[in-house]
Amino acid sequence: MERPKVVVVMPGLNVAGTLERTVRAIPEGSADVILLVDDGSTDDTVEVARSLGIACISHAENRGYGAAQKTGFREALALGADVAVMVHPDFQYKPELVPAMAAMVTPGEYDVVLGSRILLGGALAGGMPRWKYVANRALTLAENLAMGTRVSEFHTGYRAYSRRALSTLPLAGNRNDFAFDSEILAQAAFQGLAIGELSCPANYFDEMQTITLLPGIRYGFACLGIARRAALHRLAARTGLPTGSERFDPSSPGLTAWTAGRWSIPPSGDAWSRPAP
Ligand SMILES: Nc1nc2c(ncn2[C@@H]2O[C@H](COP(=O)(O)OP(=O)(O)O)[C@@H](O)[C@H]2O)c(=O)[nH]1
Ligand SMILES: [Mg+2]
Repeated sequence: MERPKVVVVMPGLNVAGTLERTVRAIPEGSADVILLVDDGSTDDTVEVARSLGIACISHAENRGYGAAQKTGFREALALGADVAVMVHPDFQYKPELVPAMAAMVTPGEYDVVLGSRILLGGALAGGMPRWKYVANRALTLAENLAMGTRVSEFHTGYRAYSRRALSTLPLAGNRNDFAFDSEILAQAAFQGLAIGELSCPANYFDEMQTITLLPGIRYGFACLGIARRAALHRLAARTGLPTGSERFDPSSPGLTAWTAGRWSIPPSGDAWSRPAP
C-alpha cells in the first residue's frame, strides 16, 4: 500500500518568534509538505518561513483563525493530501506527535483525530489557566450532549483530518473565527465520521499565543450557539421538523468554494519526494 500523503497545515498570525521551534520539532520525513497559512502577519513570519524552506500561503489581511484553516485545508486537498494535520505554529502543542496523529487517520478508521489536553489529565499541571479549564469542560459537556459525541474536549487546536472529511464537509460557510473548530466537529459528528483522540500535553509559556478573556467569552457563546443548532438539526433530521441548519447540510458549499489566499512561497516541485520515516 502506498504511504499516505501528509500535509501539515499551520494557521499563523505573527508567529515569527515560535515558527522555527515548531517546524524543527516536526519529525523528519513525517510530513510531505509543511504549509504555513500566514493570516495577514505584520511581523517577519513569512521571512522566517522562507528561511526554513516551508511553503506559505498568505491572506493579504487578517481573516481569522477559521479562515486560515479553510485556506490551508483547501490547499492541502489540492496538493493531494490523504491526511492534513493542523499544528499551531505558536509551539503550544507537541509537533513530535504528527506521525501518531496522522497514523490514526486511516481509511475505514478515524476521519478526525484530536490531540486532547484533557484525556489523561494534567492540563492544569501543564499550565492551562483554571478559568480556561473550567470553561473547556463545561462547553465540552454541552457540545457532547448536543451532538451525541463523547470526546474529551472540543477545543484543542491539534487535529488531523482525512481527505474524505475535508472534501465532503460543507466547510466554506463555517465561521472564520475560533468557533470554526467546534463547527467542523459538529458537522463531522452529524455526518457520522468517526472522531478519535490521543492525549497530548499542551505547553503554556510566555511567547505562546492564546485567546484572552473577552474574545474567550464571545467564543464560549459561539460554541453554545453551534451546540444549540446541532441539537436542533439532529432533532429535525429525526422528526422532519423544519429546524435544520444549512451548516449541517452536506450539499452546502465545501472548500472548493473558498477562494482566499495567495502563495507567498509555493511548495517546491519535489514536495512528494521526501523519504518515508
Ligand atoms: N488570535 C488569532 N490567531 C490566529 C488568527 N489567525 C491565525 N491564528 C493562529 O491560530 C493559532 C491559534 O490561536 P491562539 O491565539 O494560539 O489560540 P489558542 O488555541 O487559545 O492558543 C495560532 O497559531 C495563531 O497564530 C487570528 O486572526 N487571531
Ligand atoms: Mg495558542
